[in-house]
Amino acid sequence: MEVPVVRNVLEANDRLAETLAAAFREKKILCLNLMSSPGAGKTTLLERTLTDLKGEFKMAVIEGDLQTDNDARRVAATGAQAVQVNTEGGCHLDAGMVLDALKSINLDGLDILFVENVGNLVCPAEFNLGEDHKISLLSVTEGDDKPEKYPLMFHISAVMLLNKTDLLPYVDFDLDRAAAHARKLNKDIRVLPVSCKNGEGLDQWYDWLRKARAAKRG
Ligand SMILES: Nc1nc2c(ncn2[C@@H]2O[C@H](COP(=O)(O)OP(=O)(O)O)[C@@H](O)[C@H]2O)c(=O)[nH]1
Ligand SMILES: [Mg+2]
Repeated sequence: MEVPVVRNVLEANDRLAETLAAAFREKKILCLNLMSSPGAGKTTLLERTLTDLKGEFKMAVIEGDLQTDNDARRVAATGAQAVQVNTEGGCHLDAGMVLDALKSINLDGLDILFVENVGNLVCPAEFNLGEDHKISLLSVTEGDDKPEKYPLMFHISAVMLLNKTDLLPYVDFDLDRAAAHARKLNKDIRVLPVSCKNGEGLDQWYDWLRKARAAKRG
């Protein structure tokens, strides 16, 4: 009995995700779904990206968290439009929540919509949000075996950002090992080591964003 119920939930979500994807296609908005464990650095990455590319793109953010509007406030401080979704205990965002949040965002002329998912390496990977790409972050303090242990998220991500490389001298994290595990799951995954603290590697992330944006514009 339980399996069909789960499938129904995912099918209903996929229908709403298709509505979202159609809206993003029509308006040529690049939508990116950021996923990681709590604290890997999603909001910090957004703060830097929104600041550094402010002159190039019009960007907005939907922030997902169980509680508080802390992250929406942090990204709004860069000048970008930001909406907070509180899941009140829910461990992921679903397409219905994103559809609701979109009502509070002015989509006209928007280039990129970032969705920061709830911090969790499991459930966010199951729920499509009509995004163009899923992006996963793994920080070097979490261990290089995480792609192996939580395969779905890395299997379906276009990019894996390996964040907090400024801390590499203090932890046993093998960048090549993490990259090799991720590539075993997804041979096309782009692996980008970055530090959102000192900015190292972010240029490559920005180049990837520019290419993805250009591809969406057509
Ligand atoms: N050392 C270091 N700390 C970072 C880096 N990126 C983020 N942090 C810190 O990690 C903590 C969690 O970051 P946050 O962006 O809130 O993570 P989120 O939960 O994934 O949104 C904060 O204290 C950040 O300052 C980084 O590249 N290096
Ligand atoms: Mg955050």
